[in-house]
Amino acid sequence: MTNAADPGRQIDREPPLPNPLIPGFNPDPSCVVVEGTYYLVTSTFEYLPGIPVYRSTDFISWEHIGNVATREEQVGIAHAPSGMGVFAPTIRHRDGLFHVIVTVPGSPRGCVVFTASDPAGPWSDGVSIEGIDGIDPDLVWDEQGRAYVTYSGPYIDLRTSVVAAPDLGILQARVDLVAGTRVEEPRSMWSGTGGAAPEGPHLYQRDGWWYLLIAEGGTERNHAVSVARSRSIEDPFEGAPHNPILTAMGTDRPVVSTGHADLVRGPHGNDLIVLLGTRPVGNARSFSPLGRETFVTGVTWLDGWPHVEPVPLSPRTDSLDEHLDFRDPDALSDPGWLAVGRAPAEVGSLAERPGYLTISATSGGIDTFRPQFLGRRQRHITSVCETRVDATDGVGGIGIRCDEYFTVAIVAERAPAGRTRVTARVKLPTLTQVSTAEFAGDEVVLRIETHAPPHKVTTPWAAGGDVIRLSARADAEAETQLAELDGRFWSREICAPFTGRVTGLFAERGTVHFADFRYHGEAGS
Ligand code: 6LW
Repeated sequence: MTNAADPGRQIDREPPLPNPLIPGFNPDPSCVVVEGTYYLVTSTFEYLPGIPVYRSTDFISWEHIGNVATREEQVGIAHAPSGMGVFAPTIRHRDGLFHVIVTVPGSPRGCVVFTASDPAGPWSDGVSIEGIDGIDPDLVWDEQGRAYVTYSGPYIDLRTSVVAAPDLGILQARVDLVAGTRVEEPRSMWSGTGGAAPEGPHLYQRDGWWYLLIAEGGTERNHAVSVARSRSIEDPFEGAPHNPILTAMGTDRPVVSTGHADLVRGPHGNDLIVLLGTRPVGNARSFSPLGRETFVTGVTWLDGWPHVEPVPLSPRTDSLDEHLDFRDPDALSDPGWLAVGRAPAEVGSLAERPGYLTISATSGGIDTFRPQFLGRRQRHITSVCETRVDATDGVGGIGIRCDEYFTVAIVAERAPAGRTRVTARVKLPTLTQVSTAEFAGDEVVLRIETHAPPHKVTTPWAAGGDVIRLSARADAEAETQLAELDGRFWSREICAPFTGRVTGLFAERGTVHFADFRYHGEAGS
């Protein structure tokens, strides 16, 4: 089979790709292919480790092989507010080295370039590039090997995190990556069709043209992808006649807010774009529990312009079961653990009590600015997270964190007569709801289940969230349901618009011991 837009190129028939491609809190994807292997990175904001690296050879199964920022000093986010921190990385490869460029609002590091010969890590400490005052940097080299950073103008002051007007659109400057300097004044680039927040620029060379792909419209429901081209990287770019080339604005598609894209040649010879999107439960007016996820869709070229197919929803058909058993000395080395503003190894220890993860409280519970919390991304609409906890030395449990203002927690603590008291504590700004039960013995199993709304939403104006169910049990006792919640309040549209749900273990007083952490993600969700 040949490609109609480019008859010289042989392509295979492509198998359907799963969508979301990388589920859960994984926005702003950027992808590079090196010798037939794909590497994809996403944003992590206030969490560490920062910038997960996912690897694939077929574009279907992706393995989380490591993270770029495993040390706090690389990104300097110890004090970054929630929703600030590590924004929109770009991954590229040159002369045997992987490069990841990123800006870190709320950190003294500003715009940083990390390098690694092995994308699983370790990655370098990073070189800050002075004078790149904006977000979403792209890195590209011209025919003479000169490095260019193309970025979105400074509508966020990187040092103060204050959103500052005006938005200067897409800017570009040549840089010296070794000295960490900008070597020319930034130039204004083509900045879209007039939509808000032109951002997420990426540049590509193809058939004698430079192509500039950007997002515009803002990262919510008006999000869109637009493209322009020029014969030379520094000359004015002209926009495509059919911009925006992708948007779900005003549609009732199952995947909305689609934008912030990166282009890559797929394993079967056709171009693909990876992009962020959200999947509201029920209908397009509803709420998206999992935040901004990574999706993929096909690109065809016609008359020298890319045309992008709408993004289908096609969750993986196999279920996922993870059992992190803390008798395993490597249980904390799994790259999927996340902590807030510091590395997971600084939050929990497997050495203090053999067979358990021990977390000691510092300043309060899951709803504090820097909680003693170790979590993992919720990646399926239908999911179960469970832990077996021993709270004889403290108070703590399992919870969902969107940020410090929107949390769901099941907290265990010692009660008289050898019993354990378990409290479901659900927090929204200005509202706390509590319910309590007691169980015999020192150890209890705490469980958070999520699933889609039970009834199909039939009226187009009805909107809602997923269902979150909180329960607990002691070995000999039946499960006690503590609360059932409408998940809309812990969804992307209400809280933490940039991140997503992270579910995990925490201590809020004293020292708490956890035997394990289980995650089940249901097939097709
Ligand atoms: C990111 C911008 C965006 O910098 O949201 O949707 C911002 N796109 O490009 C945070 O992810």
